[in-house]
Amino acid sequence: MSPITTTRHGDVLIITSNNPPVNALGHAVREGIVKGIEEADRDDAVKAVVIIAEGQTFFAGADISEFGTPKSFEYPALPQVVDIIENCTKPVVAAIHGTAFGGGLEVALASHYRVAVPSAKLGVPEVKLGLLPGAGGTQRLPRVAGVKKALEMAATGNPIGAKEAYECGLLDKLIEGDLLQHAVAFAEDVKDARPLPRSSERDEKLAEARDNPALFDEFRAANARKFRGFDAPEYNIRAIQTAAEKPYAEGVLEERKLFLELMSGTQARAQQYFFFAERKASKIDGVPEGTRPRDIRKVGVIGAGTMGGGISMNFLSAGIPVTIVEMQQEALDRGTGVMLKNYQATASKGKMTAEQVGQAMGLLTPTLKLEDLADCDLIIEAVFENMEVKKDIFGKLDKIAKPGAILASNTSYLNIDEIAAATSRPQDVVGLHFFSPANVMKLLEVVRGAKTAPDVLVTAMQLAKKIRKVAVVAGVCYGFIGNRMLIPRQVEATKLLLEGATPAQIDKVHVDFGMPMGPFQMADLAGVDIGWHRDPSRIENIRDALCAVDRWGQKKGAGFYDYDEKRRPSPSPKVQEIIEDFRAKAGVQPREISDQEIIERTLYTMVNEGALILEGGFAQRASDIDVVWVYGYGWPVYRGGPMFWADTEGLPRIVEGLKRQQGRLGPDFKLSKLLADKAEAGEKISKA
Ligand code: 3H9
Repeated sequence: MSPITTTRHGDVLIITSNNPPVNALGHAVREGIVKGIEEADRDDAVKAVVIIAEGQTFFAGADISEFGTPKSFEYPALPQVVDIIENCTKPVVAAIHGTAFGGGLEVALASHYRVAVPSAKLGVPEVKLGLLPGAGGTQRLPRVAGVKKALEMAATGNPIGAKEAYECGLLDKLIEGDLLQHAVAFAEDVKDARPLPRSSERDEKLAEARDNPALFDEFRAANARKFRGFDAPEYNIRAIQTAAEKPYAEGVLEERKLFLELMSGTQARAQQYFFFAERKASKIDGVPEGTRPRDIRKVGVIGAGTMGGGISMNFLSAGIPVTIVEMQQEALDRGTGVMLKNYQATASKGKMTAEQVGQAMGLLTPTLKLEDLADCDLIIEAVFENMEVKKDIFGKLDKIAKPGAILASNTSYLNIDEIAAATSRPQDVVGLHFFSPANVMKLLEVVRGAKTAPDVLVTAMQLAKKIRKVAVVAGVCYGFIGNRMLIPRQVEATKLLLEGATPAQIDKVHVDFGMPMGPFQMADLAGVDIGWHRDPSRIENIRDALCAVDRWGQKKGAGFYDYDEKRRPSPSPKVQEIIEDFRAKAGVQPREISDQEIIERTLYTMVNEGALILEGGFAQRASDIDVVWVYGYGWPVYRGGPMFWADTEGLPRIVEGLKRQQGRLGPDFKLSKLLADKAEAGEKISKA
């Protein structure tokens, strides 16, 4: 049965799409729309057309799962569909609710009129899939909404709300009340309007670019940092620039060419892979169908430090009350003070109102008594990393928490099963590993203990969505997924310093690769002193030596780099001296280190660790590892994540590189059998 039906309301033909979940414009939908338009053209009794969708949203875009298959090119392809709509001899009204995204907005742009409910969102997020709006969107959007608005929307991919869309001319009317009824009335009103307003023929809004051609370069310069490494933003800009410089017919040809170039590239493949990876991450293996989540109405957080405070903010912002516990009044006051300051900073950027700050902080109950957590449905422990301390807290919680409460630890490395064993209810214990700053970073590792109950996992995944995190399930192993893979990278980066590389050289390789920062820049930001034994006389490695002379990173104005008062780094002669000192003591002769060797020793080793994690069953699927690295550590999404990248690099090349470095990697290095087998078999690891 076709997902498209047509019905009549007087002389208005209503084309309705019903293609759950998001009315993606797959082949059957496109075919149905075209048939509907043909019906309107054919039938003299039809005076106007309304295109509308059922379910949660208007068309959310082309069907991404069709990309790379012949279906996406099969007649009618989306660029043909939009032309057929615009060429309809009767006025076509797009009636929008939910999201008109990508191809969905292109359908709306090709319609002669657009109306929407106030809650609708309109956008062209193709850039996030490594693409551009390739069904006339780059040519029609600037003509309808203006060049600057089109640039902003297309190159960032961020949607705008209906009100803003109305203000910039993208919508003709905002509809309060029943969308279909009002859209039909609107269609009745415009049924005799001629000539029909065709977006492709408009050009009054292109004047802003014709009068000021420099605006494109200004836009590029203003966003250079954000777009670094990505191909698609520049392609979007070029396509919109073409709209301003050339007639529509030439513009769409150029758009097509640019679209196909992007589509055949690795970045688009990586970003589309990642789109599905992110959605797959929330699916948990081995959980019985229909498992219901537990009700979480109140959360307890133990520890008001940086982590505890950040974690609490997530729930407060989502309207969930939090009781936060500290041992000393002073620490409690400091912690809640920092939370308030963070909220106020957000408000000063216009991202929150003062009232919302008040509402969020009003949901917080600070206390010094663990007993006050008795009525919490979820309690998250966020104290420092020490097994004995954590066991003690969980033992106490076991006596305080109400039956059925979920007991979570924010540990980044420690064994959840051991922590769970300190309670009489290990089935209620789970790891919730937030990433710092916890109120900002999108990743949440949900650590599944041997006895964690399925409904606890389901609750954690659902809650993550509520607080706008992307959750990934990890098994119990040292460092779980993310930090476990960080270890070989850090170890090798530090060894490379001894062997002759500089912090700046290693960091540059990582930044050029697309990471937001390299290992030493990251250490300086996080604090070189994290996990340091605090004994300045005990110097066993370069980090100990830095800590001993107060080089704890950015917070002290010195770490692996020197920092000026504006926190700009420069290479440090002192650090070079320390490195050389160690070299001399270790009897290491420095040598020239190539960038390729840095890649092999710090990135190939991460891939290998990821494969070992998969082999051990500590991640459910390779794509989950990629989600961890993109959202937890800023791995460039245009490289898909470490496992996807490994496939693009070629597994045989990775294995060969690791074998070449084996001597330097040391006796503890273990090549993953899974990785070696996949390389041998010519298979892809990102599909594992
Ligand atoms: C495009 O339009 C190209 C054209 O310009 C040119 C062509 C020539 N296709 O996100 P959710 C699935 S490119 C196929 O969890 P939400 C999704 O995988 C497209 N499937 O829901 C998931 O499946 P499952 C431009 C899609 O409520 C389910 O729907 N458009 C598509 O949190 C629910 O998704 C975009 O990039 C799709 N287009 O958010 C929009 N979209 O249940 C992409 C979703 O099996 N989509 N699915 O895991 C979104 O941004 C969000 O899905 C949306 C809903 C906001 C719509």
